[in-house]
Amino acid sequence: PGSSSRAPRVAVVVCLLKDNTKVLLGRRRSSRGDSTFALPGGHLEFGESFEECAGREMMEETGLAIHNIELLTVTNNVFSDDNAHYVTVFMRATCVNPEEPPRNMEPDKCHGWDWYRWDNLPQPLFHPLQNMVQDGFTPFYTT
Ligand code: 8DG
Ligand code: MG
Ligand code: MG
Repeated sequence: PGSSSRAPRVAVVVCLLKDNTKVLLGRRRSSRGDSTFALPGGHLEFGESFEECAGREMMEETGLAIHNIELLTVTNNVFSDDNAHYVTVFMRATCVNPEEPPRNMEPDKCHGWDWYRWDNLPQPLFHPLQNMVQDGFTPFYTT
């Protein structure tokens, strides 16, 4: 269908912080942003809070339990290549158990998860994330 018959969708993605310097990223297996590095996250379900969605997607995709879930910012993302439009809600959180490694729970959608320093991010980043980095955004706690 044409763009005029479709509505924007809401996505919730999570900057999962480690040592207040690193975030969890996975290389996507998807028609949208294939092979790019992206945050864990997915579609907001009917009736969910942003925090609930963040916790659910994190568990579904990485097996990790998270807490300290907070709103960071929202961006508007039009994917002209595949006629998709997302309002993307960026959350941050920390691991309930910092020693627990991430698991690749959806290997059909992701090549695997790993921790990356924000000052040494892998390339290429998924466009919505790349745009934030270019804008100078950082997800970490400041004192
Ligand atoms: P679901 O069925 O689990 O709800 O969806 P998913 O398979 O996990 O969807 P997704 O593609 O991982 O996330 C939904 C959309 O969110 C994605 O197609 C575009 C948007 N999105 C961004 N930035 C990011 C990001 O950094 N990571 C992820 N995973 N999605 C992002 O705008
Ligand atoms: Mg998902
Ligand atoms: Mg996902």
